[in-house]
Amino acid sequence: MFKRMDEILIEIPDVEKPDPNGAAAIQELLGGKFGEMSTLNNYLYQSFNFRSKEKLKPFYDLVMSITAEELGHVELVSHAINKCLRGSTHYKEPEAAPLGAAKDNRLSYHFLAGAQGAMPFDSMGNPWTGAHVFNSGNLVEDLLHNFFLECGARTHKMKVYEMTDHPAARAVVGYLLVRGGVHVVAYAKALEIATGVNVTKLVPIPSLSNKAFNEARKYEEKGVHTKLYTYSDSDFTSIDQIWKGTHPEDDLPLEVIQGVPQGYPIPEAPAVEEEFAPGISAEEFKAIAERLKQAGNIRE
Ligand code: MN3
Repeated sequence: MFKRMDEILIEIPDVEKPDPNGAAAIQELLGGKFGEMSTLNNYLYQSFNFRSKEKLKPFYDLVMSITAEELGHVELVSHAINKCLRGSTHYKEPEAAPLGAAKDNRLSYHFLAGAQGAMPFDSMGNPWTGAHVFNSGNLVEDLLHNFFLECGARTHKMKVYEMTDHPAARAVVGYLLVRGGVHVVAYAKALEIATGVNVTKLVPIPSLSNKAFNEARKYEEKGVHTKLYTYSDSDFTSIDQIWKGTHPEDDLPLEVIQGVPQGYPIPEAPAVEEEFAPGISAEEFKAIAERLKQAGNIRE
């Protein structure tokens, strides 16, 4: 089971610099074949269907703990999309066509199906599909797939970083490059323990280091690429049998952290009146507050 916190993995820059087509590109990192919804659901189903978990506990613990981190990545990349969409349109009377600019954006679903928010789609508007989940049940095959998935995800992040210079997009993609890089190395090490083959010699794929990206380098300088979290108060401790030794790129010692990383406030999203969201007027807000007060549920 999961526990939820009203926090997010990094502080997302609070800027209003509309980049709706940048938001469309970032959708690939959310609902694309190699996006965060794919990493999340691959590990989620591999963990549900894991066989012989008692005997293979370090591998089971690895997939369980990384699953939880991926849920946080889905959350983070969604907020990057929201920040890029912010300010794309402004309120005017309907006759003045306040959504006029939106018809020329690459992904009209952001403006038509939703109210300028992230959607479980790829960059072309194709809905994410469970067909992106691979779970053969064979431990080595699944680990090999996960290693490939994380390398593919890394390539996509690097390309999206090259597509948009939006500060929120760059902050999130830079951080995810570092954390995805951790998962690449974790699966490589798991494969080495399972097979004896030194898969870490393949890293990094593509060969460009994360340190070539300003927004990734700042996290690596803090050692974010050396830490793997259990995402649990007391479970999944045996990931330390896989996440050990040194990092293949810079030889820094690897460290398992029991629990979750430090969280940051989730950004506030203002009303978008031309999209009827949230569609609650000042008078209605007052009436809601009054009803909550009468029910005794109000917090002063
Ligand atoms: Mn991820």
